[in-house]
Parts: sequence; structure tokens; C-alpha cells
Amino acid sequence: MRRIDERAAGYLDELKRLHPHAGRAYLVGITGTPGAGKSTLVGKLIEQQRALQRRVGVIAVDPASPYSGGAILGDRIRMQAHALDAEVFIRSLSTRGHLGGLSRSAADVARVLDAFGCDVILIETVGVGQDELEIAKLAHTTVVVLAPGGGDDVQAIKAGILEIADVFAVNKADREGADATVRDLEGMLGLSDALNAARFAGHGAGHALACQPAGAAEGWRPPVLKLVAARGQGVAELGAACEQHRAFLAETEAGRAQLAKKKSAELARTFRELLVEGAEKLLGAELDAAAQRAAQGEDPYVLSEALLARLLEA
Ligand SMILES: Nc1nc2c(ncn2[C@@H]2O[C@H](COP(=O)(O)OP(=O)(O)O)[C@@H](O)[C@H]2O)c(=O)[nH]1
Ligand SMILES: [Mg+2]
Repeated sequence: MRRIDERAAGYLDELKRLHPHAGRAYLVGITGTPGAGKSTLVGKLIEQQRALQRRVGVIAVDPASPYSGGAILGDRIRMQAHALDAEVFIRSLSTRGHLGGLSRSAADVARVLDAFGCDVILIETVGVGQDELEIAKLAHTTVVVLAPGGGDDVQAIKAGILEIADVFAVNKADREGADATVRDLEGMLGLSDALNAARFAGHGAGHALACQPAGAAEGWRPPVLKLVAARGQGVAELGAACEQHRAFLAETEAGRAQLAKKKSAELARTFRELLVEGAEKLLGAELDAAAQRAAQGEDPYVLSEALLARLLEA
């Protein structure tokens, strides 16, 4: 595991060796604004999955997650509440020094956990940046956790969260405002439904809001669930909603098409990363020289073209 974390020489070969053993795990992304209760929810989901006798992997991309303590764990697998449970594997990730960033690290670790026999892998990420969108592509089901009164809920939705959510979890329902958040979300989903209906009816509404349909998949409407993760309330329902989405992916044409798209996207991502890695290795000093010339005002397009020509010669 550490060799893969550190991208030790030959780690790609190790990952490749794992491929025949991987592909059975169900990957669930848990994302949303900091403090919404993602880690709390992950803890409860671990319990729930363990009650079903499932082997659980957790990948914590949130550096502040309590089960990591912010530490980079290297070879060690640290667990807190589940320390005595040999069927729970928790890894924390850091982006530092990783070409291709978090999404790649998460994908690599997910493959290891998958090959290791984890039935379910929970991936916690924080925020709504590019990494989160990438990780959403990696997960089979993406749960977006929101908490009322965050003030930035609507902002988060605007930032594209609606597109990646397969299930919405409105957490901290013990606080005021949860119902309003649920209503807001339902309203947005309703609007999105109406747009899709119009689009499928050939009214060309697609251009009006050039966004993906909610849930990113035709045929699936993301449920909006209320939770009090801290007390475990609503967690069973959330687990059931995830299972429903999993069944949708496996058993419907639209779902299978979405799965296939995820796999193609993974190829595109992997190839891009290997390409950049290979190019950096091959061009090394020339790349640095070009960067300096760009810094002095030379045209980056011209410089890039020249670099590409060099690469193709090599
Ligand atoms: N009132 C309330 N607080 C909660 C609930 N779930 C989590 N919290 C608290 O919210 C804070 C942030 O939780 P955490 O799981 O670390 O959020 P994360 O940053 O999204 O991973 C912690 O103090 C939790 O105890 C809940 O259902 N209700
Ligand atoms: Mg957390």
C-alpha cells in the first residue's frame, strides 16, 4: 500500500496486477461543505455496513477527518471507533507530491481496497472543487451532504453540486432550517425535471440552462433525505437510497450507460496522467526552459506546439 501511495518504482505494475481481483466493490462518494457532518455520517455508515457483514474500506480525502487526525498514515491503517474491527480499512490521503492529484490517489487506493475484498468503499471528500468532481466520477454513487444554515448551501448547488449528486443528505435535521433546505433542493430538482421533460419533448429547452440534468443520469431522480447523523437518524434510509441507486446502475439501460461512461472517463483520466508524466520525464529541462520563456512573454501556444513536436520525435 505504501509503495502505491508513494508511487514507488513499479507501482503501476502492482496496480495492474490487482485489476483482475478488483471491480466488485461498491464505491460511494460522500461530499459536501466542511462541517456538514460527512465524517460523522461515514462513521455511522461503517456501523451499518458492518451490521450487514460487509467488509468496509474508507478513503478520507478530508485532511481534517477525525479518523485521520490529519496524519499521513503511510503503511499503517489507523482506526478509531473501529479499531478492533478487522473488517474495516481506513486510509487518509494527501495530495502532496502526487502528480494527477487527489482523484488519482483515491482511484489507486480504491483499487487496492477493492482487490483486498472490500464490499463497500466510502470516499469522503471536502468541498466542491475539481477534485470532488473527479472523485464523484470515480464513485458509483455520490452522496452530497448539506447542513441547514450553512449560508453557502445555495452557493454550493450553483457550483455544480446538483450535477454530481445521486442522493442528497440534509444533515443536522435537529437544527432549524432543515425543512427549508429540503424544500430548496426539491424545488431545484423539480425545475430540473421540468426542463428535462421539455427537452425530451423536443421543445429545445436544453439551451436555456446548459446544465446536466439533476443526478447526472436520465432515469434517476436524486432523493432528498433528512438526517441527524450524530444520532444515527436517517442513516438506514440513506443506506437504502444508495442501494437503490446501485440497483438503478446495474439493472437499467440508463444506469448501465452511466457506468460505462464512468469507465471511459477513467481511461481518459488515466491516459492524460500517464501522458503528462511521460512527457515530463522525456522533456524535463526543455519543459523548464519553455516555462521560463513563457514567463518572459512568449506565446504559450507556440511553445506548447514546439514541445509536442519534440515529444513526437522522441
Ligand atoms: N447538531 C448536529 N450536529 C452534527 C450532526 N452530525 C454531525 N454534527 C456535528 O457537526 C460537526 C462537524 O461534523 P463532521 O462529521 O466532522 O463534518 P465534516 O467536516 O463534514 O466531516 C461535528 O461537531 C459533529 O459532531 C447532526 O446530525 N446534528
Ligand atoms: Mg470530515
